[in-house]
Amino acid sequence: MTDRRLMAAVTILATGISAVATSFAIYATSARFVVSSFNHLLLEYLPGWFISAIIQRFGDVALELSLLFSGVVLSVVVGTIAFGGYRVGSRVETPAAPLVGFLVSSGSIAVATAVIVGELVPAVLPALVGGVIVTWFSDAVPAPSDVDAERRAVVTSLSAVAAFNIVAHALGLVRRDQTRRSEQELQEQASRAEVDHLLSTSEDAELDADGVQPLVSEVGDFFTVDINPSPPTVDTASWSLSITGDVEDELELGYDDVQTYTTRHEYKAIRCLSDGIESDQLDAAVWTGCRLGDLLAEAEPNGEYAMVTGADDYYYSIPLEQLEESMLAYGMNGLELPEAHGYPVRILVPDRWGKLQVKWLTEIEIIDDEAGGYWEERGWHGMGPVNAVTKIDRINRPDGRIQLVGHAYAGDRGIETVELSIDGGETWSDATLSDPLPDADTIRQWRFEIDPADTAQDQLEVYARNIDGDGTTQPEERTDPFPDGATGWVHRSIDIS
Ligand SMILES: Nc1nc2c(c(=O)[nH]1)N[C@H]1C(S)=C(S)[C@@H](COP(=O)(O)O)O[C@H]1N2
Ligand SMILES: [Mo]
Repeated sequence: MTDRRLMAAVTILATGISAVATSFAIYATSARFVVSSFNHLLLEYLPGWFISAIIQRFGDVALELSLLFSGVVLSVVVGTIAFGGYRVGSRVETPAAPLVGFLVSSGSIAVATAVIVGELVPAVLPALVGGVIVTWFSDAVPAPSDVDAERRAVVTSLSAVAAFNIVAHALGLVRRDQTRRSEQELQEQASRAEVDHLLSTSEDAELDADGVQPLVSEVGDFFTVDINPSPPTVDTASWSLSITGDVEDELELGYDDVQTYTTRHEYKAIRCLSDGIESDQLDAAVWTGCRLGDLLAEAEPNGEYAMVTGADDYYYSIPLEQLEESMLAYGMNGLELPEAHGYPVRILVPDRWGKLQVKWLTEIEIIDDEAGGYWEERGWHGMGPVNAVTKIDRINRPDGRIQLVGHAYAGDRGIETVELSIDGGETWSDATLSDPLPDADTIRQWRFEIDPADTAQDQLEVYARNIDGDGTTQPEERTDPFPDGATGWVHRSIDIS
């Protein structure tokens, strides 16, 4: 290469890189950063198969790689435009030729950049910087009479350009970090605000009733069922969730990846299959997470079921359709999911017993057939909808009256009515209910008052039952939790005096 050609190449690169770096320093991650826009255009014109091949081959780094590639290509393009612009402009026969060259080259960079970004303002500074550098290299540097002096001038100029690029780059990186952090903070704030809203909504919906179970249980009061005496300790840094088996694309997601899906917050109760009519293994919370269907869609599953496994090797097979409607939960009542309840993530399957709500989730394997689960191996059934239940939490006696309070649950069908009978089930009256919450798959509180003056009896045989959102009345027959889950109406004999 001749000296002239080498000089042209150096000028083109120095100019292009500096103009692009200026854009990076100012606009970092936004679409006004000319490389972002250029990359976007490039991806639009490249064939889809090519892009997916690259993404499959390089995974997460594909985006960084394509940005780098776009940056290099664009630097050469902008540098060449600037160089050509300068050559044309400075050809005029006037002493102001360098100025004309500067104007034409800056103008060309500005037009090219504005076309790519779709806006003029973000093109101005990169164009000025590019114009200055191309002018400097074309005019000030060459002093053909003295080779040594020319070398020195080139080295000095290149050092200045390098220093400028380092500073511009650092600025861009700082900006990018700031934007990312503020975006994340904004998202976290919005998420917290949404949970706070749900928590206050449920507080407002509560009945005024002493001793009633709250619509959202405190984390410390929420029951736990664990096959081991203590929960497995999971380190989020090494934790991952893999989606394997009969899928088009196996997925392995880290803790941060899981949080990138659209966040949802919902009320949901969990009831253990071993919960009796009189026991206390039914609690509700506000859960934060994402829709499992969003993750599964990326894996493109082919089977009908999924084998879902936790870090403690607890496992359940769940129909894919239900799993898609499930939540992958990583937050509870606005807190990080507590260790006892499945940290870092658990699933929440709508309308199903607690045993399917696998905690400390590590793997989802897509399979073709139903394959039971941990408690099925031990004789339990109950893979279908959770049974309806009505609980009596307390009997209060405010100034001579009798007040019964409790809560009811009927899975995703929701609670429509709670009825009480004080005559052994002959006649029924509606209880007062807490306001409905936006999600059905949770508990509702009820309150019922009896005026002793209204009855001639000394002793009342009280029964409570619910009617779910489908209009089904809770069945009367009392059965034990083993093996299908408890059924029946809760009963109390109450002395009037
Ligand atoms: N990994 C794992 N998940 C699990 C269990 C378990 O022992 N290990 N117990 C299940 C049972 S039987 C119930 S009732 C619910 C209870 O959830 P909780 O402890 O958050 O109330 O978790 C389910 N998920
Ligand atoms: Mo359970």
